[in-house]
Amino acid sequence: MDTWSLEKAGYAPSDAAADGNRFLCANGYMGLRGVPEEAGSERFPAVTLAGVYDRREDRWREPVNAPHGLTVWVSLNGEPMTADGTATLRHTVGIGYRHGLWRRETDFGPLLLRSTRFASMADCHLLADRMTLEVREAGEVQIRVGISTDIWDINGPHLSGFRFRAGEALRCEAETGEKRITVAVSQAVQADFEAAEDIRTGPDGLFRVLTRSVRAGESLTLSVYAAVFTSQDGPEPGQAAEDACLRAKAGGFDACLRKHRDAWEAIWRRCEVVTEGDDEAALAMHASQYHLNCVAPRHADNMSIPARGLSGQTYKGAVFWDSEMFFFPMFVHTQPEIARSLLRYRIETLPGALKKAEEYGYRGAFYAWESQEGGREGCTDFNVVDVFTHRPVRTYFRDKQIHISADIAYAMSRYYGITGDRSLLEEGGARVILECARFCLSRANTHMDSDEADYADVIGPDEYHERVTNNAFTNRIILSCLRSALHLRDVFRDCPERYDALLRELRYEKDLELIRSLAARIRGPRRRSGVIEQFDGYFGLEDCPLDTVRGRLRDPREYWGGDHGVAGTTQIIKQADVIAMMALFPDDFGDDEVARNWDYYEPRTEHGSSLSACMYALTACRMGRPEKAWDLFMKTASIDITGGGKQWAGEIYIGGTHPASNGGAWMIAALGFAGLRMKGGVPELHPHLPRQLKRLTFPIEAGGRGWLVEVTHEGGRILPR
Ligand code: IFM
Repeated sequence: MDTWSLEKAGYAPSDAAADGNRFLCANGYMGLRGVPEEAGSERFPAVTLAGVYDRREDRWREPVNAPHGLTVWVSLNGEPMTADGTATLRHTVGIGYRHGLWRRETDFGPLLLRSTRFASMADCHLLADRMTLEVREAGEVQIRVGISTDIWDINGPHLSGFRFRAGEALRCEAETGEKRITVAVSQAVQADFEAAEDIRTGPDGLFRVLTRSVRAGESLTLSVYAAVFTSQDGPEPGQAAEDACLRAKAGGFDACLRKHRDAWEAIWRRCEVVTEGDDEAALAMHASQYHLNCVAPRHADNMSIPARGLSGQTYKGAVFWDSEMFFFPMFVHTQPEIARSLLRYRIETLPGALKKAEEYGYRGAFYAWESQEGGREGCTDFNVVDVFTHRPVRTYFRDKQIHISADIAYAMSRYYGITGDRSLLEEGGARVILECARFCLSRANTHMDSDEADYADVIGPDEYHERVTNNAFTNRIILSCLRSALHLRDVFRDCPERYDALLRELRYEKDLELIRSLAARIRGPRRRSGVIEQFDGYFGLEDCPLDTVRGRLRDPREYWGGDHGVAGTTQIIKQADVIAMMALFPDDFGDDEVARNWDYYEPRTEHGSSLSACMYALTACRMGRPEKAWDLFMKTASIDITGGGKQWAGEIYIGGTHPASNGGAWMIAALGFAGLRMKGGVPELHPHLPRQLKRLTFPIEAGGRGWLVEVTHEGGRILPR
């Protein structure tokens, strides 16, 4: 079995959304959905740009999709050759995970079409496609190759004022509505055949039409180069795009491909998890690592990753806590500069978080639940649309999911703990921790008749229960945030003047005392027979099986949470919550306690979020139940192969790739199966290898040193690299 590629035969219109995700090519700057070259907007083609957002009228802000520079339509004797057309005898599409190579082969009888394309890892602005036509029946071939503006938009169109120019390269420029950001796409082609050429401009874009008579047995090859720039990249995006694409053309497809492959090889050398013993697992692991690596911001040092990567506009292209909790671990252990970029994004968006806290009447930093550029809150008050009434439902994610600030502080101090590199804290990370702790301080409730402080009216990771009090996860991660703030003095003990200056600048001296006192008083978890209550009153909710609650749905797309959701009055939860806390703070809990809570909560968990299974798998490893972890690992790792995960929240499409699961797969393999823990920049292992695997190896690096971790059923070894 080839564990490095995924292939699928056939193409039905209903596959289009899932295939676009499954066969995605991306390079951190942009994501090219895996639909065929000829797909029109009804098949969801998109080149989604990282960090470029727009709002149209009163609709949700979302990332902008660029015009599609790798669009190619072929016809033979007037018959259009489209993968989902009637002339198709056979169609396969695939993605090679090792080098992010998308390929297709479509047999139309008189013509066989093959192509390979990629989003260059060596030049983040470049897309390239090489298409070969094997002609079996003589006649006239027409190839329309150009820049299509007929692209998928959820809340668009976002671009207007199109300007087209045709020379050796085609050029298309347009502006976004809200901020007038110019998006420029250029395209050049290289054909190994002579053809009559015509330029056509229409409402759907700018095209070069190549027409030629063909003989049976002839083979035609066309290389297409497209480059994308925006005015966020520099002053002349149109020229920059044209230059980049002509440069690529001059170098040739093979040279571009070679550089692209080399860049991917360099990535795999730093992070490849090798699993031996189960080919399905190896394939799933490769898929996961491919999907997470291909959306990492390698072209910038201050960007994060949206919850659905670069697979489209779902979840508004926003950055969630997924970044710190699920993407960060793989990167911090293997490619720390990317982990750094995720956190620098939070440092640079601190002003937005300070502003949000102020708007809500708090001090400190309250980060956006769905963060867009500059830390702008993308989450709306009505984040779900009811399937019955078609009315927006008031949700409280942005107002009440306060754990986001503490999650960020957690990752910020983990970065230092794992890498031993203090520079990030010096360059604003310490300030973030202090401002997050200040927010936690101002958001706490204290009572005249009790020493305990608590957090009321919050939402924990389990979003089905809104506006609860003392969510165990929230209280614990806040405690960690407070402790991180207090610990900073030790971190800067060799240069106390630096730390003191920061406290003075933030007028923090008094807060520090209050934080110390709050950390001692914050309400800890409440237990019943060793099971931690997820929030005050949770045990009083209806305790019924998951299937009973599922059986109450009247529509499969119905939202389970909110005021009228089927889960809200029951103990059924959306995703790991208490168990997520146990996974993040393993030293707080004994093995028996973890097991008791796992056995209680797992059957009550819908796993309605792709973030859930990973946390259960990690804790299952720790409990010495790797066989339980195995199924959850496979579910997590294969999500972007199976196209699993929820597609709808009410009437809102939430499909796409799942970088949190991709990161979760690495976490289960490295932190769960190998039991990797970094102590003061030094790795140690506590292996729990499931019987399905014979051997597991992966590289890690910290503080400028590199190791290879190897785990077998005989034990684990850490070898210097
Ligand atoms: O961040 C998650 C959240 O925990 C559950 N809903 C989806 C979000 C994005 O993945």
